[in-house]
Amino acid sequence: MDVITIGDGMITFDPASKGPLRFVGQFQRKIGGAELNVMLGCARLGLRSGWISRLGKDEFGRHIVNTVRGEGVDVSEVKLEEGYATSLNFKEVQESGAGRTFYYRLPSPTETLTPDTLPEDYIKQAKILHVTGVFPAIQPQNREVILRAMQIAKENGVKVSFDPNIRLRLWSKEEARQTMLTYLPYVDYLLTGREELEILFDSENDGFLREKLGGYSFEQVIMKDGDKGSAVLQNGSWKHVAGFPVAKVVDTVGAGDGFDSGFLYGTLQNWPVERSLQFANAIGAMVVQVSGDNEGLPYLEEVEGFLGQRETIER
Ligand code: KDG
Repeated sequence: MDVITIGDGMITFDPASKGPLRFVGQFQRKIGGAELNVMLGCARLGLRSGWISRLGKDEFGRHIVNTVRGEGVDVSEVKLEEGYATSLNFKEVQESGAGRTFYYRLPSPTETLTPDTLPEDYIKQAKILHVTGVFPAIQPQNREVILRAMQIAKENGVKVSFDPNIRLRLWSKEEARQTMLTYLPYVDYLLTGREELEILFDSENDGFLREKLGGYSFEQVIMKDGDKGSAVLQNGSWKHVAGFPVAKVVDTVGAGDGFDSGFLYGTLQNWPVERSLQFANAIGAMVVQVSGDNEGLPYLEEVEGFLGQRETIER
């Protein structure tokens, strides 16, 4: 495997109309999950990607696993658990366009994955383990699972990529900070946003944040900056790589996951980091133009077309 992850998967219900969720009668069924989105993105780029997960043994669990398998992600470490319901995520879109998320994900089938039942051999054979702050936020016992997975990776020369992905609907800033600070010593590639960095180190002072980051042994620290692009920390300062202008932003959810898949792809090609960031920025810009958490994740040739490296023929 090139990249593997550990994460929850969920059915996402997109409302057919705007306004308070309690008045919405029709929804479109889709799938989502931060870590799962990254693996879908990696698979579409041609990477051998694998997903460690636990879903409910129900119709929704079957739908998710079949879809992910169909996208080319290895699901040999996905188990459907009897007695659990697959996680659900209902989205609300207000008249202003702002959105809210309502999760139904407890008790979580992920509680059947413990540090002792982690598939060690599966982790050991991967080139990169990509994990995020969503899985440990679902329930306290998941925190140890990610820590143990990172330790297995480190002990076996597997690179660790980490996206804090802080979801304040799932845990408090304090819980997120305390947990993630235990993860950082194991991380090779930190893929974060500025707000997440501020939560992580409890400060808005950029100099202080850069100093804190310098205290770890990261191989790359990447900061995602929305439509402005992204930056890499080099010799104590941020080096920015510009983003791509987008005519119409339709849905920003999943853009960060797409960015992560692009960064991981470039890293596995041994590209200079600036090239990986340009590629990842392009994917972020492509994802925001499509509705859905993962529908906009492009195939490799589509990114090349977007970057003008390949002729795009439409008809
Ligand atoms: O990054 C996008 C994900 O957040 C989304 O697909 C599902 O809310 C979600 C989650 O908790 O993973």
